[in-house]
Amino acid sequence: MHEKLSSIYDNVLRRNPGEIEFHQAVREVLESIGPVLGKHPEYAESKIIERVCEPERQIIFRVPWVDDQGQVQINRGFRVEFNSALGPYKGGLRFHPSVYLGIVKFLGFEQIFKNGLTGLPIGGGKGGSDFDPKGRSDREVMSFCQSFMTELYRHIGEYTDVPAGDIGVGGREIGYLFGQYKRITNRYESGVITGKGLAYGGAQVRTEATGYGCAFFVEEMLKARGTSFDGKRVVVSGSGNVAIYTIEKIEQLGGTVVACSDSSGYVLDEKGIDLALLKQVKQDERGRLATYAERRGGHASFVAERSVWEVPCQVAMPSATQNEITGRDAATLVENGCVAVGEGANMPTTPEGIKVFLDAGVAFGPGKAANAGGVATSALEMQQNASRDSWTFEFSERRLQDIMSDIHGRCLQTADEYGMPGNYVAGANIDGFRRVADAMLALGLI
Ligand code: NDP
Ligand code: 2IT
Repeated sequence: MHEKLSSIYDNVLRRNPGEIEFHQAVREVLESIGPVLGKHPEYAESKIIERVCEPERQIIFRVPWVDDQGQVQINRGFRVEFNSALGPYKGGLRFHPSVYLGIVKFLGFEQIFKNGLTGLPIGGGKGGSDFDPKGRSDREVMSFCQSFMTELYRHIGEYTDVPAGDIGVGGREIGYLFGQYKRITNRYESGVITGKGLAYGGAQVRTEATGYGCAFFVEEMLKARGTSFDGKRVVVSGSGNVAIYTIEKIEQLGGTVVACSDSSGYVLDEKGIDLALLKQVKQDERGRLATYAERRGGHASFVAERSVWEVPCQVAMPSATQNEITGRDAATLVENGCVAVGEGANMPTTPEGIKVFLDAGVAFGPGKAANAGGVATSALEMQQNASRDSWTFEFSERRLQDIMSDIHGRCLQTADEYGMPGNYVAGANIDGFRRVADAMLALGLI
């Protein structure tokens, strides 16, 4: 790392003790932007890097609610409003027992550059709670969401901060959150949250956008190498929102997804995942993946407690969570003939894993670029809400495809400009950073 950046990084470590995921996310960006400082001394002079590593505002709050046994439960809520140089803070809410400040800050930090890369007017933020929705009744989830919003509502707004979903926060939770916002404020402000249902101000394609966008991004990477998804064997991790719509689009593009996973293990289905069955088990019944294998009869097997990356494939689409591909997993994937990786999840590959992929010449699409279709379509939802309009599915999907193609092109062009052809990590980090840095310079000392 560039000497000046290394001392900034040491300072980040000192100021944010114990937040290892945040440290990892900062390190990756700082390792990419060294060459930018040579061309743009004004960034260092104005301490843009130090400023971008410090959130504008961090909110931590108590979330009390009552479970079905009548017991009071207490969770912790977070919203980190990281950077508003490009637009209102924008980023999802994650409900998962592993959530603490370090996770929310890593996600919020990455969101700044991802959102910059989309070219749309959105700043970066993230929030969530250590609440675990698993095994909770609808009533418990509603009670939690209402309590969470009872504090959050005072911090958000169409022009201030616009949350959305992430792990554990889907259509059901967004509905309860928006309902409580509306009730408390007495205002039907559709643009205050995205990922809304189509029945009340949501946008076509937002549900599908992250997975579809990631598949489009990888299709672009493959096209740049003279190939496509057609006939490729693919492994997708996770079986939530991002994974399901990644599988759907890859199947439409002619690939065969032979495995997907959840936190208990993976399903191997050599004939290709039966998407209708997967949606029934995971979305309609909120069940476990093992049930998919049982219902699929002899076609599929469930492999408990093992990593899905041991399944040979040509394309890997990590779509579950952070640090799910280790250096060893990456080496296994490369040995088995993997030629492309698209990160649907945020920071799913460890630094060691990224190095293995880049050294092996794998087309590696980092999350900031490859999964930006979700937040980009959220920005389209905001646009439709602001103009009280709604677009068709076909039009919205075309917009998404164009945005992903633009992001892909910009990553490649920036990587070329900085003498690292084909390096999408450098391209995404540098382009995202430059956009935010230029806006921060223009806005003065913010
Ligand atoms: P969901 O809650 O819909 O699904 C999450 C999936 O990942 C589940 O299959 C879950 O398995 C698995 N998973 C979650 N945590 C872990 C863990 N610690 N270990 C193993 N498996 C885990 O979330 P999404 O699909 O929305 O999000 C998936 C990823 O995509 C996240 O990294 C998120 O930040 C990222 N992302 C999401 C966007 C969106 O629009 N939703 C946009 C951009 C990125 P189990 O059910 O067993 O927990
Ligand atoms: O990580 C992400 O980009 C998201 N969870 C989506 C954020 C959004 O505001 O749509």
